[in-house]
Amino acid sequence: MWATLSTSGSCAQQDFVPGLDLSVHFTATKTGRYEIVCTQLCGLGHYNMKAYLNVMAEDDFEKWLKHKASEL
Ligand SMILES: [Cu+2]
Repeated sequence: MWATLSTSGSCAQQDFVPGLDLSVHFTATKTGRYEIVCTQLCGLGHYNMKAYLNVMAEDDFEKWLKHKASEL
């Protein structure tokens, strides 16, 4: 099964294969919450293949990171 994930609001797109670790690198220029969807009919679970990308200012990210670290 192959899946192609794409973020709304950017031109970042990457093919993925189950079991293979891949990274996507791009520079976000606007903060916000962006939906990540699969743009290729990849199988039975295709309808449920979405996630969200949160782009934060650096100081907000540091606060978020400290908060997450305190939860461990
Ligand atoms: Cu899919």
